[in-house]
Amino acid sequence: MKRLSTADAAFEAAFRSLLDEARDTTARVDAAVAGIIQAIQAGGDAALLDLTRRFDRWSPADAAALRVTEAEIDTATAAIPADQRDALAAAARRIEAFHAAQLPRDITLDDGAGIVTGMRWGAIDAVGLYVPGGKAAYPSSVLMNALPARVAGVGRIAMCVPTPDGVLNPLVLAAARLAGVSEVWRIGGAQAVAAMAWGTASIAPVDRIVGPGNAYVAEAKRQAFGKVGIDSIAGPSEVVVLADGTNNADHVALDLLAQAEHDEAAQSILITDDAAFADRVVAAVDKALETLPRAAIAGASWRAHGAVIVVESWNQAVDLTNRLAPEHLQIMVEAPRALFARIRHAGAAFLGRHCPEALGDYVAGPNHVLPTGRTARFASGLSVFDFIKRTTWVEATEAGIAAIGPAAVVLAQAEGLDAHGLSVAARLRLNGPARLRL
Ligand code: HSO
Ligand code: ZN
Repeated sequence: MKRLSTADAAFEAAFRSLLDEARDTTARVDAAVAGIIQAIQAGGDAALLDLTRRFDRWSPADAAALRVTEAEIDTATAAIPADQRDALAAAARRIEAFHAAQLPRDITLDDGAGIVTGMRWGAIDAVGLYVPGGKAAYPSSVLMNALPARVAGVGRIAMCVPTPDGVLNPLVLAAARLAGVSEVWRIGGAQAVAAMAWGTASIAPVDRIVGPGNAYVAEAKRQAFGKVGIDSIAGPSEVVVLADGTNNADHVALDLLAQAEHDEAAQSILITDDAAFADRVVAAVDKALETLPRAAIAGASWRAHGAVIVVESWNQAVDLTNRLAPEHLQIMVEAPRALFARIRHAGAAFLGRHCPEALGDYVAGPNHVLPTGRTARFASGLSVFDFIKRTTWVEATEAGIAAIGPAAVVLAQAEGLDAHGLSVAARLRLNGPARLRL
């Protein structure tokens, strides 16, 4: 853990090295992934079966065995403890309501002189959702990825989840059903992404692929981009907590550890104007690490990437936060909205002393798929906008083309594109053809 103070002469250099710290150490796997994609393109289902047998330690009899049946989802869902089922349903309701509120309106603009222009939103036809199988198999992420797609009006949501040794996570299946996933496939890795992007005899191709995954999955998405759309490639997660000295140090310590327990490469940063409070939080983190089940991961993250920054003013805190552009930002001060109004770059903000990020991870409503690694400078979290696209339109009457057509003819001539100019001029009563020197 690094301890920084804006009062130190060396602060700027220390802060810059914090900003530049490389946390994403994923290996380069581009050649291996290109090979897997080629194998799926050439071999389809047979290649998919072969790769699954090789990497997932189970042996599907045929391609049909790759699909999780409705009966299997029934059985899995029935076996889930009632409190988990209820909590998942409550989360789904809130996430769905928040995303439904995002749906934008079409626009129509009538110039009153014969030209009407507009922009119409429409849903993507088919979306592929990748769900990791290992330590990051989060049912909450199934809801966060699939519900915005469903709310957007996506007709088909195909989900791929690896099942090492053939084992399925029942809560992931229940979340998929709740969120309206249309198909669940027990395949993972780059081969799952390739199958969804290019299709096989069994799996129809999709138009956009979303969801987190390991280095192979991330690279496969990168290579599939263009053939399909993709969401952003997620890096290790981070949180910045802005907290004044009146906060409960134990609460803040747990907020920092909630982020740290995700991943050794996660980053938790406390920014406070009270040095004594900073000491109390650091002590509380150490204490909590003595009993936290995931202390190995959380402790490694805290030691390697954690930071405590003591500032002399909240102006400095705002400035540093904007430079960090964190994925998650907690604002635990007396008037959090006033401070939040000055934050320009953060994936998601959590305001007040009673608003740990974990509320947003699960049940608040906004999405937990957020821009990491300072990409909040230019990117946003997942939303219904990731599953809809726009078509613009123009309608012209005879009076309308008469009004704006001549300018188009002039520009077409200037660009040397005679057919362009003629297509307009031919409809004008003016001496268009003559002007085009026909
Ligand atoms: N904080 C994670 C999401 C998550 N947390 C899932 C718990 N489960 C990335 O925003
Ligand atoms: Zn989390």
